[in-house]
Amino acid sequence: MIPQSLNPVQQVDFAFYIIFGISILLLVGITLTTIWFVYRYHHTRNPNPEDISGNLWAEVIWILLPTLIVMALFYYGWVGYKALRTVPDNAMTVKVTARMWSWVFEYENGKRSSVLYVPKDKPVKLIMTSDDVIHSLYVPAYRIKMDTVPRMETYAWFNPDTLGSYDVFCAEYCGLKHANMITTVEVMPPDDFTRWLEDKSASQGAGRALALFEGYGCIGCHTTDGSPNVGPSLKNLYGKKQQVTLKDGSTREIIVDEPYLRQAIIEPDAAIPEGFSPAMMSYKDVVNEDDMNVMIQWFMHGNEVSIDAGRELMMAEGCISCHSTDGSLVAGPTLKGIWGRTAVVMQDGTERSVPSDRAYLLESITDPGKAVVKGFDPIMPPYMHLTEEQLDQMLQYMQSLSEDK
Ligand code: HEC
Ligand code: HEC
Ligand SMILES: [Cu+2]
Repeated sequence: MIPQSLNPVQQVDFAFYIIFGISILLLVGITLTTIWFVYRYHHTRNPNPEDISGNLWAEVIWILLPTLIVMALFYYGWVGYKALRTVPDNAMTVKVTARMWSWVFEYENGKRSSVLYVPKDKPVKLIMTSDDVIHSLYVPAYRIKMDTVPRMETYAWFNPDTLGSYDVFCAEYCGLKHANMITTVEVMPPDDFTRWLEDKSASQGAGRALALFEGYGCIGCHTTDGSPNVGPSLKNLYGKKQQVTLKDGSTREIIVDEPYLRQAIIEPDAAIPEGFSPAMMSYKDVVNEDDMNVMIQWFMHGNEVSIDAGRELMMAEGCISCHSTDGSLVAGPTLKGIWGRTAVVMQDGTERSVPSDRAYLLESITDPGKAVVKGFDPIMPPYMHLTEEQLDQMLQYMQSLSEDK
């Protein structure tokens, strides 16, 4: 029987260990019996073969035993499955949309995020769908693996009972950047979560545009730092001259202006920039007019504004007293070229090389003790009070320190 007190994670593990245990017993039992038979019925010991025409007990055992085993496996599988499918009444709902190649999590108040933030000890129900092909949400720590299917809703739930950061993968091969479809579940203290959920500071200006690019999954294919990905970088597009292929197959040179950008988002196949293939889906009826305007504003002059704000903020917060911006060493590593380099860090006592990307940099600021850059002392204080917009501005400034050098 299965102990009632087990949570779904433990029930899945319980079913696994039962199956594993039975497999070990059978492996050992069959191997030993085979060896015994080889010895016992060797022809030197039994020169004259003997016909056996049936043995009632042997037949009863080999029918009953496998039947019982299969029924036990079914029982444990079924109980574990029921636990995975029965969502507690007090669960919080999060809508999950999978797209090539990112995850979007949408909360009941409309807030969106590309990382799944959840409060500790509050069951979470994920209602999932996909905008394009089949993906599969895989959270090993919570034993969840559920396909997301276009035009259909699937669900899963889990109870985040331990603070921390847990991997999320796509477990269904979905194209070129399938392997990039990774994010995390961040289990936070309930107060921090509420503060994060209510924090609307990112809903203005450049921070809002970047949050939208994340929320709509644009950053699955585009970067905002100038480097091309599946699609061209969104940075400094405005005013750029580029060669495009029109629907009729003809090519021409255009200058990226507002109508072009709107069209690129609503009808991406109308003009394909040189060197790229038509992999972007239409965001018509997906991006509303407000969000579209925020994005267009960012395209037109978002970048510079937030770089300046980021520079001032980092002076005001004292970052610049420990970090140089010109390559020289102060108390901490220089910020020159920081975006996109490889950071060698000590984490949980082991040395690791990690890409210095958005997620790494955010963590370096809010939780610097987690991965400490090799060769430096862990003296940087955690900066917990910064808003998302302020963090975005700092990141924009750091990006600007890593260009053309
Ligand atoms: C599945 C990958 C993918 C996603 C997701 C995606 N794009 Fe694209 N995007 C592309 C590709 C590929 C191109 C180039 C080919 C084309 O125009 O269709 C492109 C082109 C563009 C262009 C024109 C760039 C130029 O140089 O002309 C803009 C602007 C753009 N995307 C904005 C967005 C925005 C905003 C979002 C989110 C709302 C988004 N994209 C989501 C793949 C993607
Ligand atoms: C008291 C000095 C000090 C202050 C103030 C400080 N830092 Fe740091 N910072 C360090 C040290 C030392 C390290 C390297 C050790 C570590 O990773 O914790 C570091 C690491 C970093 C890293 C990772 C660097 C790399 O090469 O991977 C980033 C990013 C960073 N700090 C940003 C900031 C920002 C942004 C601020 C201001 C909000 C700030 N720091 C304030 C000392 C400081
Ligand atoms: Cu996928």
